[in-house]
Amino acid sequence: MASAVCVLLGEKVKGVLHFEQQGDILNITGEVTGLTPGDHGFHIHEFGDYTNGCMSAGPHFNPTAAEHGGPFDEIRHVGDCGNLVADESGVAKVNIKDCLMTLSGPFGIIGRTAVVHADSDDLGKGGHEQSKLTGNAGARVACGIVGIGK
Ligand SMILES: [Cu+2]
Ligand SMILES: [Zn+2]
Repeated sequence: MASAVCVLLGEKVKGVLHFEQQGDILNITGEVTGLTPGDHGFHIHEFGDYTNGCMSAGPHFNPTAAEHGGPFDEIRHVGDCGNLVADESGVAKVNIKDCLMTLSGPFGIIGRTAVVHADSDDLGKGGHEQSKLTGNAGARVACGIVGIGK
């Protein structure tokens, strides 16, 4: 059983995520607090670089050179996880099962950065010039590098 952990830190937004590989499925669980109520884009970005804060994480992790999409779309970035949904008190319970990203190998996410955004990810369907690149999810309100878990 391989696992990873990520501590998300932003000005107001904080959280802890746990990643566990179970066969072909990567389970992502945890909790993020300090959000505005509603949807917030959530992705794995390419680099584990925090030298200039969350911006240094680069674009969405995209080893297949695909367009941006949603986690259940055939055409997507490997790092596309869709949206976290925050309740009225700004808390998002995370419970994602992804069948594309993994902890190791060519689609491995350890050493990369998990990013939570200010706005909703339109999953590539919003018709905005950013839709097919980032889902037009806006600013990076928290991020953290995915590290090897215990
Ligand atoms: Cu992102
Ligand atoms: Zn993407």
